[in-house]
Amino acid sequence: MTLPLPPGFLWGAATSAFQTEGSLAVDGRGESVWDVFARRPGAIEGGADGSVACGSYRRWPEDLALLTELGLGAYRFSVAWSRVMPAGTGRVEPRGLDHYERVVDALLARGIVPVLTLNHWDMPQALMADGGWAGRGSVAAFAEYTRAVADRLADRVEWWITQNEPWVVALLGYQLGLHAPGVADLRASLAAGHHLLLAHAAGAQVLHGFPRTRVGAALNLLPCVPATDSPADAAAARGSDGYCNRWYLDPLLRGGYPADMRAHWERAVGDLDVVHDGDEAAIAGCTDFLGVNYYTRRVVAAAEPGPGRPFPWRVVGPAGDLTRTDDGTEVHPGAFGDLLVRLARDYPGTPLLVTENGGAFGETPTHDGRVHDTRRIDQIRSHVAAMAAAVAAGADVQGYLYWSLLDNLEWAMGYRPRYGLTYVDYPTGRRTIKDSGRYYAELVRTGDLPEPPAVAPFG
Ligand code: IFM
Repeated sequence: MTLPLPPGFLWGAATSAFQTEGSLAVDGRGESVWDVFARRPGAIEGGADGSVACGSYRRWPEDLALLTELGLGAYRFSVAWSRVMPAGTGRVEPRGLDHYERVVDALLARGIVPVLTLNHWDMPQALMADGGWAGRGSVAAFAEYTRAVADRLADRVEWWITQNEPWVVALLGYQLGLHAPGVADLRASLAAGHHLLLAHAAGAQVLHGFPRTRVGAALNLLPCVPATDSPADAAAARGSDGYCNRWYLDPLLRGGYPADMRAHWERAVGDLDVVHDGDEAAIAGCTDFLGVNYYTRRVVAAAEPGPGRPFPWRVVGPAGDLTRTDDGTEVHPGAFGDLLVRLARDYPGTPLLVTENGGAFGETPTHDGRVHDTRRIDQIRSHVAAMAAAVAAGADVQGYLYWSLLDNLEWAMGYRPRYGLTYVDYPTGRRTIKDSGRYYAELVRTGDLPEPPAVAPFG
C-alpha cells in the first residue's frame, strides 16, 4: 500500500549556508553574526567555527549528486545574506549571487525543486550596529536583500522561505545569548521576534511581485503537554504553547498576536511598544504556506516567575526511559502527527510543508565503511508514518524535507551532533551515504514505508 500523499508531494532534504558552506572569506563575502560569535571563547563547543564545515561552497556539485543518488525531488538550502550584501544593505556582491544561481540552475537541470531560505540565522554582522533583529531597521534591510536575491532568482525559484525558526533566533540569540549574536535581554528578544515577522511580511511583499512565487516562514513548533492533570499545569502548557508556537502562528495566519500571550509579555516587560499600529495587519495574510520544523515536544508545569524565568511555567520533561536522540531529545512521532492535524484544524486553508524533521544520531562508519544508523531509520519511518496518518486525517501536507542531507555544524554544539542522511568526514570532507539515506531513498522511490533492513553486525 502506498502512502496516502497528494500528487506532486515534495520529498527532499535540507541544509543551511553557515552550517555547510565554509569558505567564509571567499568571493567578497562579508562577516555574519555567526562568524563573530564563533570567536567568543566558549561560544561553540570544541572551539569550532564555520570556516570549513562541509566545504559545500566548493563541493556543492557533490551535494547535488547525493540528492540525485537518493532520488530526492526537492532541496532546501539557504542563501547567505552576507555573500549577497556583504554590509547587510547597499552594495550587492554579484559573485555571491552567481554562486546561488549556479546551484539553482544545476538543481533544475537535475529535476530537483529548489526551496530557498533567505534567513537561516546568518545575518550580516554590519547590521548589529543597529541592534540586528532587535532594531526596526532590520526589516527594511531584509526587504532590500530579498529584492536582490529575487531579482536574480525569482524567475526560477517557486518556493521561498523568508525566516527559519524566528522563535529560536529570538530565544537563543537575543534572550539567552547562547546563539549569535549573543544578546541576553528579554525586551530585545521580544523586539527581535517581532521584527523577524515584520521582515517576513516585507520579504513576502517583494516576492509576491514576481509571478509563481510561494512564500512561507519555517517555524520550529513544539507541542506543549501538561505535566499533570492539574488545571495549573494545563494553563502552563497553554502559556508555553503561546510563547513558542502561537506567538508566531497567530500573527502569520490569524491576523494578530494572541491575547493571552500578549498579557504574559506585558507582565514580563511592560508596554509592547515595539509593535506599532499597522504591524499586525502587515504581517497577516501574506503567507502562502507554513514551513513546519518538528523535532520533539515539551512537558510543562506551572511555576512562579523569577530570575531567569519570565513566565509562569517551566519545562520539566519529558522524563523517564524514553526513546531519545544523542542530545537527549525525546523521539515522539505521535506528537508530530497530532501537530499537523492541529495546524490543519486551527489554521485552515494554509498548506503545510515539513521543512525540517530529524534527529542527532551519531553513528560513524564501521569496518565495512558503512554507517548502520538504525536509530535514524526508525526515526524516519515513524515520523513519515505519523505524517501520512495526519494527511489521511485531513492535513494538507505538500512535502517533507529531511534535516539534514549532510552532517553539519550544529551551531553552538559544534560538529558533535550528526543529523545527516550522509556522513561527513570533516578532515577530508568525504561524504558517505548512511543506511538511513538508503532507506529514505527507498521510501521515496516506492512511496511506501519499507521494512527496515536487517543489519548484519559483522558485515
Ligand atoms: O541544525 C538545526 C537547524 O539549523 C535549525 N533547525 C534545527 C536543526 C537541528 O537542531
